[in-house]
Amino acid sequence: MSVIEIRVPDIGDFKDVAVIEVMVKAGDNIRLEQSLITVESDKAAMEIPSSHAGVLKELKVKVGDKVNIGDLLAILEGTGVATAAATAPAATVAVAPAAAAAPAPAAVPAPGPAAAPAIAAAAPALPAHNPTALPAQLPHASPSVRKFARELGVPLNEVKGNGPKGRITEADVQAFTRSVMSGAAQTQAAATQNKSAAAGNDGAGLGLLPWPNVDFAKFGPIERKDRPRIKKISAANLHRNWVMIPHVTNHDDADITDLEAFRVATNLESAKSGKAAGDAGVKVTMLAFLIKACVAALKKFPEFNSSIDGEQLVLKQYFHIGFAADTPNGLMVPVIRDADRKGIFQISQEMGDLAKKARDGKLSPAEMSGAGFTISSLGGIGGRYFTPIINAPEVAILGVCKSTMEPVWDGKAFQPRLMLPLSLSWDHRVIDGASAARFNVYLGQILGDFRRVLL
Ligand code: CAO
Repeated sequence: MSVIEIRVPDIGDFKDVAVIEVMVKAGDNIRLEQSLITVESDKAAMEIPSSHAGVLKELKVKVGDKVNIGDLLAILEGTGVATAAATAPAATVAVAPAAAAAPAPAAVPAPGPAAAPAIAAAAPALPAHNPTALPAQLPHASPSVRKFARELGVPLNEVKGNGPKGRITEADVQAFTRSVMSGAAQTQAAATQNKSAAAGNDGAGLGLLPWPNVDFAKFGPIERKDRPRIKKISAANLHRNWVMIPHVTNHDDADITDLEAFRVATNLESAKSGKAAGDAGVKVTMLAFLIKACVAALKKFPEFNSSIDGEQLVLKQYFHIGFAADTPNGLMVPVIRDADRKGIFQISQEMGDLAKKARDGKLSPAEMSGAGFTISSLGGIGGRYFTPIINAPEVAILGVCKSTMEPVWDGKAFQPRLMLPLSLSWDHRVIDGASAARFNVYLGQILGDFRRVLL
């Protein structure tokens, strides 16, 4: 054992720098390069490491002292092992906002579980706090406290310092972390996110401009209403899907003249035979045929019935088709399971039952989950085309609008044909434009001549 003197190493041009923090005390076992004190000039703060390992016998400085190169800091009883690196200050942090530490990784929200939009909203992903985003003035803290805060992701500029001259200590960082974890406090990033999310606009995490905060009453009378729970849940899901999925929408038309004639005849026949309508006592609408036609197209183009799962694509061998249902409380997406194994009447029957349950608010989570593909039909209402939002984790959705009689050129003359507008939105990470165009063309062929389903 030998007695070792620890002195202030070469700290460049700094003279008479103040000791602002003492990190050790007599009796401590000091590791090689362990920070002993923090000094601060008007330009920078830096930690002075120990050039030797050993037991601290005596500390020669205290907070408030001024030190210079070569001044005696401490006396150690140690092994005498030194390091050249330890003779330099461990870290230097410029007080001016020019220095930045290693950036924290940005949080990328993971795709949510396979839940229907109306049942489970994925918890909105909070943006990762970036402790290196520099405020106009860096908070008063030593490099080791900064490092500690960085490791915990604590925004140091939000921590109240209780050290000398309001300096932030390790204990302050710990207390801040405890209060956030217990819910007693929240970071400014979380507060902004929550406020923005509550307003339905959480662009804060995307680095977007804040949502306009307008006092509408200034411009005229207004009424405020609470948004229904289902609308809020589906809004969160739709927002995530819109932001996370690179959507493209292909529009096309299908000639459903013959299919519509068949559908009308089927319903008439059933009505005449005394039943309310249809073979199963239900009215058959175009949507049931669309579900069957989509099953055929999904069999031909399996990537439309898939989901991204990390590095893999999950290709589903089942054909569960969701359909958007408009309800007084908002949009719901019930699912027809195993549509490939069901006939038009059974699908119509189930659709009617599920749509009623949706409107009555009685759909179970199971009845809204598991879809591999969704159809959103506005055909009973109107419109030409729209851009439906994909229902994650699905990769495509078919939007359908109201069919209209149109003059269609058959090579010799214009013929009146009933045309159904189709809008297919697809996830460009999985599907290419050519496949989407083929999907629509094939769907159009099937709707144009349903016998093709048999081929
Ligand atoms: N073209 C022309 N007429 C159509 C049609 C189409 N594509 N689709 C349906 N129709 C007709 C039906 O034949 C029916 O006519 P009749 O009353 O003369 O028999 C009428 O429109 C009403 O049909 P419907 O809407 O009750 O039945 P459906 O099977 O087509 O749809 C359902 C059922 C539950 C999907 C529908 O009621 C609904 O909620 N649609 C809205 C979906 C929605 O909101 N999508 C948007 C999601 S994004 O916000």
